[in-house]
Amino acid sequence: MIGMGKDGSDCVIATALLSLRPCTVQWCNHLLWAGDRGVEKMAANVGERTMNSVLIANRGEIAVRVIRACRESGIRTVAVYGEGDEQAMHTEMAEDAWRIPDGEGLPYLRSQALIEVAQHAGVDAVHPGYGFLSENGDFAELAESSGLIFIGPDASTIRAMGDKVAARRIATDAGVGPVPGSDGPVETIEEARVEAERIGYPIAVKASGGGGGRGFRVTRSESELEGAFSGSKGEAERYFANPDVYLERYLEHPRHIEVQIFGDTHGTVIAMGERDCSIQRRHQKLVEEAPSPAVTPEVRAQLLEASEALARRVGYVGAGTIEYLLDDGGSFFFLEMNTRIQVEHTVTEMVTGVDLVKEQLRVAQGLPLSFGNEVRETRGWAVECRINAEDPGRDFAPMPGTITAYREPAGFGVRVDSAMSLGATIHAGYDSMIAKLVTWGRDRPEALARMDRCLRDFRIDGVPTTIPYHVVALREESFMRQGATTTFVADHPELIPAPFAGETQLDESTSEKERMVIEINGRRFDVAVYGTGGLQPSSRAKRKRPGRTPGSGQSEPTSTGDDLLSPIQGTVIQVAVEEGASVSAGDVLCVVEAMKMENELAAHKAGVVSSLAVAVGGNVKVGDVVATIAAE
Ligand code: MV4
Repeated sequence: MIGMGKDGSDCVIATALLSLRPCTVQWCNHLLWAGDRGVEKMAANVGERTMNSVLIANRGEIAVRVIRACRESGIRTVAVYGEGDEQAMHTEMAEDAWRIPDGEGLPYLRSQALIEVAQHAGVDAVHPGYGFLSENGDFAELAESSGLIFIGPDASTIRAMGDKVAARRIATDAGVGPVPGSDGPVETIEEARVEAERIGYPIAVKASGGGGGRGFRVTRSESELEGAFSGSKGEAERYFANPDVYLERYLEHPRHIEVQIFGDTHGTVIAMGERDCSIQRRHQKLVEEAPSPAVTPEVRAQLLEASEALARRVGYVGAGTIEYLLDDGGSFFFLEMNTRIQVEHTVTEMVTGVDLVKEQLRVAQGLPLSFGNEVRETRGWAVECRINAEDPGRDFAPMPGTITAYREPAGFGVRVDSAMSLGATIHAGYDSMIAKLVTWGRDRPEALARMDRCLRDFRIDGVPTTIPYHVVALREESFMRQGATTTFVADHPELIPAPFAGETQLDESTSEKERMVIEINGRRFDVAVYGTGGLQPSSRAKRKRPGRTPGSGQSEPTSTGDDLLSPIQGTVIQVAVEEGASVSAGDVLCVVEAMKMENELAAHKAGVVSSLAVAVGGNVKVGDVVATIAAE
């Protein structure tokens, strides 16, 4: 095994000829790139770094998405997996899969362990996906200093944009106005009062280390400012290494618009068009579309120009997203920049025709962008619905469990990105997304009608899903006409379906409903049978009913005797009792934060807390003892 292109300087064909690895994918890869670059260029590929193999430091649909892009690019894939993911789709699809060694915290967050696996597996590059380590500057730096290509922008860009106060300054310097607000972090409540008066109420208080909804508070008057300020600061201290908070003018009913940008190492930056992500719940996006029904050609030209100016200013390389709030007068304000591939990149792909993950792989190797400004002439309309295992009728609480029936919609203009299948489990402690359902149409009504059809075609049993909400929300009259603003979910309580009452894999007390197909006089009937009374229902195996592992904000811990075990992995953000305290069954003992959700762990029985094994700031793993409760 000679070189394998790791130092980026060896001739690709020479590597291929000398390679003794019995791997057809690599052979194919060399041939592919040889065709792409030309032999002359390969001999002097200064600035290019050969990438024959990639470790995907992620799980779920995005790991699968990256594996697909690598395969089409002739790049060998190495998956990693943590506890419970031994049979996950991404591990089966990759050419190789390695267990992430034991350690602190979530497996997919163990930077050092992941880099060690990458080196052991001999890969050239690491793709972080989204979430987890994707916007961790230290991880990017560690990868690069370990001789690996980090597929994303450099560590300094990630860090600059991760600091939201710094990002506001950079945007301002690039001529892209942020929402009017404080120039830097606001240190004290006195300073906050002065700044808020200057900016004008209502005021949004945000955490500089935040992003998403963390540390986000709204206050409409000075009397509420202190509570919002200290609440935001508390969350900033608990969740982020950075306690800084800043103030912004709170815009009442803006749209959430974001622009996909792409930069290469040759100095080209192109803004690829906008996405409208206004429908959110718990500060997580639920529906995204491209283009935005609220963006006129004039506003679009300004948005794309502003986004390119900002990306050029920081010499941006790779895929990135610039988020804005758009008011109903067509003014837009910089919010933050995300330095990763995003969940909703799919809708941009559908209207531009560009595979953004394959483009990431190109750019990471030092190749120029494969497209030019023509991508701005987007074609048709694309909508994405996030299909999550959660109950819209219970404030969209995640409800992890096992999928007992699964069939994806298909057909013209339909795309499903998922890592789920029949019998797969949505784990508590990870994101509850089952699938991203994306439809394309020549225009918005066609894309929406196709989405409606696909939502109804999608069959998922065993867990509640967001599908019932999507079906009614997308048919809502004002949404159909003009799309939504960020307050859509709150403004339309009538669209929220009743709490899920169907059969879950988790539920012991379900009705004995079984589905059967019968035929009467040559006509086929699909029937539900309640109580089979000795009849043998269809071929479906009797379902197993393992222990309940709900994630409805209230995680029901498992227990063995006196010991209360954690059902999830996460960070302890609150401890509600002390050793020696008397508790009743159901009393909250501590709060564990995992994947942006707070989970209350409650006493499994009454008694005295004889020992407490958790402390604020500490980590717990699945099965760790949280507390021991002895009889009084
Ligand atoms: C805002 C805002 C209005 N004005 N900032 C920031 C984090 C993101 N998850 C929500 N954010 C917002 N920041 C100012 N100055 C509106 C939002 C916002 C939002 C607020 C409430 C409910 C849903 C929302 C969806 C998107 C954006």
